[in-house]
Amino acid sequence: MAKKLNILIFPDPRLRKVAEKVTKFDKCLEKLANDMLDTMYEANGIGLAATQVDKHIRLVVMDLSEERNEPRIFVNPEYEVLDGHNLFEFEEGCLSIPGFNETIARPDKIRLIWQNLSGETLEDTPEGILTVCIQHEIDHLDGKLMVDYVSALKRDRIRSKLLKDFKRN
Ligand code: GNR
Ligand code: NI
Repeated sequence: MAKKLNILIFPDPRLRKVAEKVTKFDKCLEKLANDMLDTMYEANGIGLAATQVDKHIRLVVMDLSEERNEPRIFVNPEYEVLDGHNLFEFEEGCLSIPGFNETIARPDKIRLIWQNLSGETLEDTPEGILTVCIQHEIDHLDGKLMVDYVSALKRDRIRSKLLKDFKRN
């Protein structure tokens, strides 16, 4: 049975940790990926990085389908920007920053390399939302958040608001 995990909320300092590369492709990794998928579906997210559930390894899960029946797992995902001048603007949300959306411009042409749960290496030049989402998730693995793309003033406002909400609960 999959277990629902607790999602860390900004400005929790654990969201700033840099995740370690996965080297052991075992049952334990598979279990965490399944628990993360459950957690993501329950929270109505389209992606989730291990960092967000306080596991500091390079593991990302995703489901971009309408029907919520196309789970994807990316182990040790990395990307290379193919055209740094071609940016794509998209309004992003983050399960770790509830209630805030921000339009962010990111490279639109990337080559993505990752491993599956068996440790096999895969490669793709993604299209559309996958391009945006995987960059958002790899940012999490590097301790980076959406709020790092906005002004310090706005970031401080978001921080205060979420801290206040947190104290009320
Ligand atoms: O659920 C999510 N939606 C989303 C929308 C636009 C761009 C990125 C995302 S990822 C986010 C889930 C999340 O916080 N993943 O880290
Ligand atoms: Ni996020």
